[in-house]
Amino acid sequence: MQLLQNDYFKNQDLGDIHAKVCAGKRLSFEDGMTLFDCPEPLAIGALANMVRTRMHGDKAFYVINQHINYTNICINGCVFCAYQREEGQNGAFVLNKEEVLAKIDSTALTPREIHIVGGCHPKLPLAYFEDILQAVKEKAPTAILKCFTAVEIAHFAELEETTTKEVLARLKAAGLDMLPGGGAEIFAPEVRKQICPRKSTAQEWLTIHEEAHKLGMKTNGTMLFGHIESRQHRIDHLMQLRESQDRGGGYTCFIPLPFLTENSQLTIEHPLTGLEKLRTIAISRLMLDNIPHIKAYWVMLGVKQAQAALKFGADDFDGTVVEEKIGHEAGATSEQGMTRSELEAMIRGCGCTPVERDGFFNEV
Ligand code: V47
Ligand code: SF4
Repeated sequence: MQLLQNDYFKNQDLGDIHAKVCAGKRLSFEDGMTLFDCPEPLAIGALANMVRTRMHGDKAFYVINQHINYTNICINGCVFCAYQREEGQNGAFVLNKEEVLAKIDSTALTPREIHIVGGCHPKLPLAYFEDILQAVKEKAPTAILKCFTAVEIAHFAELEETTTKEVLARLKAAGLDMLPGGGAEIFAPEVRKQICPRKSTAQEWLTIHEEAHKLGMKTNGTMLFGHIESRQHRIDHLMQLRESQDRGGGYTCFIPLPFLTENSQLTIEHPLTGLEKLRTIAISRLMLDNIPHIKAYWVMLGVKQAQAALKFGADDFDGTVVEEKIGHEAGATSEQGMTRSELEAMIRGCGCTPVERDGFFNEV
């Protein structure tokens, strides 16, 4: 069997990479490009599935969670973003503390993870966020609070005229457990300059995550792909994240986010194919040898492709979500939320065993 496998990968010119993967050796930038250039995406999926199975067996994780967006007003104006509004624009909103708490009341299941993010609002003070965290922690004491991207943390620090370290420490004291992975986009400056020129730089994003790790917090990482970036940019992004993990060790999960094109100022000549999304997820699994989990985010991928992703290196199906705005403003056709039994059925439907987790990936 092993011999047959070796021949299969050798025939795809993947013999050396297969040997490295079997030996648990780290893949190089060139290996990453070879994986992108290989004409047979199923071979890349098979390699990623080997690693995913070695790490997690046939388990696929899910979480009872809830996403809450506190505002869509944002001063950054990233060209790919369909979610943001200007202050005073039709549809612009800011939730107050009571409205955030009412969102938690609106769902029947007790969340084990609450994901709160928003745009970079020009005025909301840090005290507003501390107040919300304290109130949410009190209302949902068993939930892990995964809130505010590194981009928001940098923005809060600028408004408050303090350091990002101080902002993280204050938010942690108010109940923050973890940072979500958003805002990473693509780290290469030449891409950021075009798609999100006002956003934090890659260096700032990485520094804030490493500061959070030093404070004992876990964080996630993301990559927004399928816009103007090249495959080289994707490998560079994965390698920068891998190096950051080598320095601090606090990344729990990586979420590859395929770009959704509706209501965006960015026009894409060649939108991603399904196989290119799956290949990128598989390569993420293979390159990120030091990040334990890869998320098949069903909201952005769609449920069917998220199921396929569980066989292309991903091991997490995210969760119930309840209400999602960022992807749906950009044309996501998935439901707003899923029930526990729907999540379990989707996972079983692709031959994996559903395992409920908390926000830190502890099995529950
Ligand atoms: O940072 C914005 C992306 C991110 C589009 O950490 C878009 O567990 C696709 O980070 N098409 C926010 N993507 C979502 C995010 C996330 C989601 C789920 C779980 C976690 C986690 C993190 O969404 C943004 C940006 O990269 N995004 N617009 C779009 N049109
Ligand atoms: Fe603002 Fe985030 Fe949208 Fe950029 S992606 S415009 S930072 S809400």
